[in-house]
Amino acid sequence: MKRTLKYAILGLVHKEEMSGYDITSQFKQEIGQFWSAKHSQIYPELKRLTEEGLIEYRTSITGAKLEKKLYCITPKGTQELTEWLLSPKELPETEKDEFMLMLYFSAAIPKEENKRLFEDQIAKRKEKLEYLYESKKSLQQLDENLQSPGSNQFGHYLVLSRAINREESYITWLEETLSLFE
Ligand code: FER
Repeated sequence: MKRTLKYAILGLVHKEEMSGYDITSQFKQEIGQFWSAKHSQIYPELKRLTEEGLIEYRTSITGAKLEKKLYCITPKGTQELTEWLLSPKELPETEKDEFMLMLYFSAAIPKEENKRLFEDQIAKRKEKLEYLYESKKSLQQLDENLQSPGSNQFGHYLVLSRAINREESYITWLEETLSLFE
């Protein structure tokens, strides 16, 4: 099995030193928007990466008895991360979209019901698109030079811009197809 979680973690600790908690937070926030990970897998993967010599940690004492492990990447880890970054990627499996499954059988329901279901999808996708536009705006406030490869938010921007492009084109298709039912 391909260990994508391995590379997600290596990518994170390559940027800066992080605790297991920081890494989990990243999966709940930014990365989690487009790459889901089972949170229960993160700590076992940190242990495994440490044993493999790809990351290492120092113990930092934050309170009276509060210790936390701060992980950083090793040269060997950087090498594996780079090799993975440079390797061509397979196409993902086609996403399971329940609306597509419904459409496939949609001749079984009246035209009016089809229209209603299209309108519902359009409303939901538009709401999602609004959220993506807002995310892009907040990102632009962090860095006005966002659309340049020199920006340290450039990668984040690229993933977000692909999501915006995908939703815009999905909505265009929904609206065009809805008109076929008129
Ligand atoms: C983000 C907000 C949303 C983001 C990605 C998304 C990478 C959505 C991605 C998707 O739906 O593919 O900040 O950052």
